[in-house]
Amino acid sequence: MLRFLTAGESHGKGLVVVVEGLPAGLAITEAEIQGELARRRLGYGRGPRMRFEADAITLLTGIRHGRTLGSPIAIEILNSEWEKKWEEEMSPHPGTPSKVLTQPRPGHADLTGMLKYGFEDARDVLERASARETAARVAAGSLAKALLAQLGVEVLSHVTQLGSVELTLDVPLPTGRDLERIDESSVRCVSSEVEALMVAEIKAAAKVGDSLGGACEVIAHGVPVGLGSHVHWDRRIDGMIAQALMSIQAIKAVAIGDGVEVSHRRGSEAHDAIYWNEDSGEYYRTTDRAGGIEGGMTTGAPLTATAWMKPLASLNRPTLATVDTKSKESVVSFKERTDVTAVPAMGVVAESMVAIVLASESLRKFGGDSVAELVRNHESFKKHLHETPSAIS
Ligand code: EPS
Repeated sequence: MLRFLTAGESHGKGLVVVVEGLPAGLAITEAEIQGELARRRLGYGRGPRMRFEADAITLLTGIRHGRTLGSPIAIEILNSEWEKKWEEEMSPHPGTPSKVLTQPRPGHADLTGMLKYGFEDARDVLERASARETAARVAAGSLAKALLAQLGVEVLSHVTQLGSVELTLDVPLPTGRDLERIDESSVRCVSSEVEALMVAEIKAAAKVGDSLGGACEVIAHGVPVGLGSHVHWDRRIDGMIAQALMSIQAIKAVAIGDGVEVSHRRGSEAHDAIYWNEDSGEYYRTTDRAGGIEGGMTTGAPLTATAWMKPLASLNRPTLATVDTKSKESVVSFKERTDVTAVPAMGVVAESMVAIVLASESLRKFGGDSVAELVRNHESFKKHLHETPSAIS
């Protein structure tokens, strides 16, 4: 099992992530982690911060000469504006902030967090609620991806909706070979036609100081058969993936495979028929409506999950009514620097969350204190996979 914890505020000194449970002997480079963090900064519609934030990392623990030790891995990501802008406002030492935010933004954690924790300053809530934290998740996700690569699993994503623009073209399911092209697209969309419409939609929203939501599909190819289990509610892998994706800031809906569409169909048109290939000695299917999961277990078919993001609640031109928590007057919320949309970046975060679930469940199923042992166990399972249960020795 893989566990991770993040710590850090958006404008604090930095973020820290601790990843526990990775086996020993996994090759990891700083450049690999930096590469994933750079992918998360992509996307037309991000605010100014993404242009100067470098996500400079320090590998603090758990890696020696480019290989994991099996001990906890801690990674630090420093915030680049700390010294020049935030050191006083976010100081951990006793003192008072120069400005108290008392006009909570509707749709954010601000007001409920103030009430729940007894804070007078919305900044005490928003700093941790911010999606800046997803940089730490992506650092953890890059380790999970490196582990999955040892099992032949690759995880990618693409944007399928931005505001009112949807990718409705019947495009083949993207694979790792398409990833470079997707990342080169300014909105991480596989179709350049649809990309142009999405960019126009972002420009129009930016012009009036508004924000946009959308959706990304995460795809995992090469997933082993049998991750997750039907035996308990909390071992069903679709539930784990839904929770992992829903936990990303501003995600409001998740579907596995054709989850929403199949609810409109009859059963005879909703499932994936099973066939046997005499030559290869393997079961196969010609459709993947189930998104690679049946009965809470991975089937070995590509795993697909879509996450929908609401429009960001921080608006460059706040218009929604709120209440000043001190004077109780009706006002518009305070203004924070923000993105128009973060949907393209969300796909990279969603990949990380799915990778962490798949890596964790791979470790649960195959075990191993070293990567070599994990890979051996996986190979052995695959060798016996298509034999009848009674023949498994
Ligand atoms: C965010 C607001 C913006 C985004 C930030 C998330 O930050 P700032 O207020 O500093 O301009 O840029 O995203 C990141 C910093 C990041 O790394 O993704 C928010 O309120 O959620």
